[in-house]
Amino acid sequence: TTVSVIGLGYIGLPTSAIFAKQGVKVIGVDVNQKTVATINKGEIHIVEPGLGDVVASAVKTGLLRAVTTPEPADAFIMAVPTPFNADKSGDLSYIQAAAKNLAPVLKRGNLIILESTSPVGTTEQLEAWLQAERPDLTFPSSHGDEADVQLAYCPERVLPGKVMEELVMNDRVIGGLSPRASKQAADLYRIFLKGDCLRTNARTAEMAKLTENSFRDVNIAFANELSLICDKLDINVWELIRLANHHPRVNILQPGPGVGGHCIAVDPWFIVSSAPEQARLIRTAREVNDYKPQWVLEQVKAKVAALPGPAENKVIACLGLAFKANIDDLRESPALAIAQCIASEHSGRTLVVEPNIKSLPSGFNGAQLMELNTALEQADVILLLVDHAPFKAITRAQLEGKVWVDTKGLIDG
Ligand code: SAJ
Repeated sequence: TTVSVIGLGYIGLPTSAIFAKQGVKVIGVDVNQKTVATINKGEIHIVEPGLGDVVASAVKTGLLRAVTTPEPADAFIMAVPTPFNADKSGDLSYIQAAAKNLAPVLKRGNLIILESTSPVGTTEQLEAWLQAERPDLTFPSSHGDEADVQLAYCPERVLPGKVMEELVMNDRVIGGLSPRASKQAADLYRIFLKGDCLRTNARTAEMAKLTENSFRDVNIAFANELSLICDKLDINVWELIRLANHHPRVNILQPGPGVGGHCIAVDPWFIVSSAPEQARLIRTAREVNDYKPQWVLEQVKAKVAALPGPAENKVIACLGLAFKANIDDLRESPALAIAQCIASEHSGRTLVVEPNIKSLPSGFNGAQLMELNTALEQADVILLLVDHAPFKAITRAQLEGKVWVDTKGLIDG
């Protein structure tokens, strides 16, 4: 069997490497020439623990090879980005472009699996694009199990930072456009999968992925809303959640500065744009979480204003930029957005502590990246944005004479 993985990013590259590790011949396809060159050198262009070694040995043994144009294979796995449009609907242009490039090399007996997080109906849309390019082949919507080419949707659900482990261990939902497509896809994943293959249809599988991330978003929104309510009513939200979670059927998540990353803050919108009238709670949860950074900024402004003396003499230290604890990923990070806003709006000095990066990204307007203890000494106002391990060790004694805003409950919790 030869597997071709289209899109060599955070999901496609680990998937390619894991197939190759099992002895499968893998052709990785990416439109980015630089990415392809890097991989063919046995190197990687993304940060993910454990990935580098597996890619290096897969390239060395010749089992993994990267190219910019699709070549014939037995099975194709598509893992290209699905960002959203200005109106929050899913942008399927990467899938459409990949389909157009793939169509010429398709042949009878091929299996195509879509892994990109996608609005409901995308796998059927992909099939329609392929059918238009290849009228000589038959597809499952019209020919079911007898079709020349089979298609399935199978979402990835791995947690960034634990991809190499979760890729093998997590159960997988497999939604074929025909029963045969589901079976073929399950047989393919079983080459490396230790978790179960759960078979369903494509629309249910598409919705399952969106549902999982919306579930988390709604639950985080509940915690974030509680943090606003508790602030107004003068209650410690961290203590409140701890107490409520003693109830055997209550399990509240943690408030924070907002929701970041490229999945949970995006995927719920695919549900909302497909069913705007019905998806009221899911939409509101998104709005609650998106509002949180602004609320944090208002808290900081109020703290600065309450201090004696002009604001330009006050030093604010922002602790953490990443979208969650103990990673270097700043994409869609509410902590990053908050710190950049402070750097541009605050008239005094802004200090930034982010132990996982070596220099500040653009948009920081003169703010200084520095080491934790120096920042704690120099700052008047301390803003805790991420629960990185070193920040958990901060003691109240180190904050003597300072004011702080604690979005993660590191001091107040
Ligand atoms: N967060 C909170 N409070 C919490 C938990 C998380 O504020 O109690 C925040 C985090 O700080 C972060 C954001 O939510 O900003 C998302 O972090 P996360 O750890 O919940 O999730 P991601 O984005 O790293 O990965 C998610 C996972 N989905 C679920 O847990 C349902 C992962 O399994 C998916 O594969 C991934 O999205 C994806 O690619 O869709």
